[in-house]
Amino acid sequence: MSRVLTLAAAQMGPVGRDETREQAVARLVTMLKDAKDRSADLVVFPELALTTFFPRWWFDDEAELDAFYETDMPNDATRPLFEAAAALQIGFYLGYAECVIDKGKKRRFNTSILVDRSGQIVGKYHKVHLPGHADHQDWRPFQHLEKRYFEPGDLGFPVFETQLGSVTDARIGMCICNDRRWPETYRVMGLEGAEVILLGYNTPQHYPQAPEHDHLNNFHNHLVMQSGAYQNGCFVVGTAKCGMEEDCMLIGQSCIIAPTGEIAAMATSLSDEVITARCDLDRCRDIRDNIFNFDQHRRPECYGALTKQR
Ligand code: ING
Repeated sequence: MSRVLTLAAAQMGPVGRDETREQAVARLVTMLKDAKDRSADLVVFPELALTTFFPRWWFDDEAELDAFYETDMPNDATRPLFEAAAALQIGFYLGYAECVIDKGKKRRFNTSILVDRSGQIVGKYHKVHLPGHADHQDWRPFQHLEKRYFEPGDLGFPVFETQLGSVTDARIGMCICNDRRWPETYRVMGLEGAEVILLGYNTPQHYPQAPEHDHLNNFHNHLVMQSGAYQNGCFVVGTAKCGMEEDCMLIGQSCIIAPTGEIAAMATSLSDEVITARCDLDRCRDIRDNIFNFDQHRRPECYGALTKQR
């Protein structure tokens, strides 16, 4: 029985600070339908897909900050997306800012969910690697305050087995943006047998701490995802929110990467754009049974250096 899925990345252009949830969701529904027209079984939306990338600003007022978070999912604004997905029998990954009350305390996470083809949430992930800083830094042209606005993820890097398309046992992992730069992210999910890793990103073209690397940001973006895919024998779907968003240029080049590390599809705009690729999940074995056969070739007992704190 073939285990072929059509995967889609639904890249978003800028989301303005004054754009409503309803307006953002309408764009997502339009792309979901476009993906379905191309026989997609799963659509990957970006990180923080419902709002502008608000960590670029300092907020003192808690109510103003709270307005960027979802306290329930689905909710009135996002339900049309869940309903469209269930009607079209298509799964999706959605990134958003989550604020939950835990033992009477507000907890804030940079979150992604995996929704199956019946519109049910079957997996949740909280971003582990939060880049940037927690204090206001005057020298920066824009802030990057994820360390102020989110807690580090508390769910690890789970892999979910779910039905997508005609594949009843697809093993799907998730991460978010900066997570994709860290080899541990892919390896933990690779060790859990992930066949597809889904991720969204909001990546500024300009990296204030090292502007001399700005011209390399698109290269680094693909380098880390291609390496992660190849070294763990899995597909990777990376979906950007991109373009000039509130005076900050975000990189695009959303892509779908094969277990060989090859780019199977790539976006070529800085706007809302759907790309798709037919992905035979059994091709993961081409890598996992050979060059990166963990049982045969990997020697964790010899990696003493890894256990030392540097
Ligand atoms: N953004 C960026 C990312 O990791 C960044 C932060 C930008 C790191 C440029 C390095 C270079 O893609 C988020 N949201 O993690």
